[in-house]
Amino acid sequence: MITDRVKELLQEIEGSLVENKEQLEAFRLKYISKKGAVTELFDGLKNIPQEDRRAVGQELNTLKNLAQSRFQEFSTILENSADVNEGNQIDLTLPVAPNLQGSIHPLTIVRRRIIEIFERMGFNVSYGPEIESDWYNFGALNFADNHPAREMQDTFFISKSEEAVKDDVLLRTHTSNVQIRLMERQKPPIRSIMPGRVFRNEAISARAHCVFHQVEGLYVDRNVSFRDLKDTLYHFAKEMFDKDSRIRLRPSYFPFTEPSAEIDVSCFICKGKGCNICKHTGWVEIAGSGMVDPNVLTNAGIDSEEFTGFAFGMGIERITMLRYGISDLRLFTENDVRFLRQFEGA
Ligand code: 2NM
Repeated sequence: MITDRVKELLQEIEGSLVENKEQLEAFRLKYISKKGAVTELFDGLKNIPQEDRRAVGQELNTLKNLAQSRFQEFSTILENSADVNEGNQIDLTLPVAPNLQGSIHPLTIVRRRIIEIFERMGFNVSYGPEIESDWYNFGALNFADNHPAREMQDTFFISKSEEAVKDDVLLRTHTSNVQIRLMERQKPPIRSIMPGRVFRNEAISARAHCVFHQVEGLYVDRNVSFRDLKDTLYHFAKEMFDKDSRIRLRPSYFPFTEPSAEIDVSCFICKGKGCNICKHTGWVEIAGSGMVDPNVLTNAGIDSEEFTGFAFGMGIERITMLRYGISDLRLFTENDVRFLRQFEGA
């Protein structure tokens, strides 16, 4: 008996429609007020035999929850269309309802800033494919056939064969593929930066992710020197971090550059006094760089007797974490509004 009535009410509530305030109030009175159908059924619970009471009580709770959530839904819908419902007229003199706007993601803010700084120095912006062949991601960049980056543990392969290394398909591990493609189709002078997503087969942690963002840069012309590299990145550091920033270059190694250098910037948090960010060294690493290896120029069809070039690469996540003091990489992809809202107006 009572369960039939519950079923009936469930269907009725499911199918009910509320189009104005009066109907909303009628809905409330009929189902959820003190004298409503649901309350009435709950009152009848005492007449149910003890052994059935628990099961029936659960059904009633389901019914009550449905009635209440439908009521909430209708109220919200009506509230949002309140202006229209007043005599079916729109009051065009009303102030605009506050618009809950999203904010720009910190990685986007920093990418745009990096692009702006380099554009002012005469660099343009180039893009290229995220799915790439082994040749453009590794081969042309002077990686040896047995280089460890080519292992499955480090790189996401889409297809990998035993011999034909050149045609293997993979997710690019850096944006250098764009630089090769650019050199192939444009003769120097080339002054370009390449922002984009890159992929590495890493376990996700506070400091690593399998998808992250890079900006690489390339300058190829006659007489491009190591000094040009240093000046360019010095200017970048001052614009990006602090006008009093200094940089230092540490010798390093990359397959695609010779010589190669890691770029550090003087710690803009503690001004070199020593803090957690710089691990009490006064310096933080911001980029890798070097003079483009002549083999790489040749691979891309540029005469390495006539032209020289410098290149650099930096992680956008890393720069963003330094700039805003963010300690966990995972915050960038969790989309927690409490995190994102902190960058409103930045
Ligand atoms: C880096 C560090 C140093 C680089 C070199 C080239 C190319 F294509 F010109 F050879 N592209 N990117 C480069 C050099 C990237 O990232 C840490």
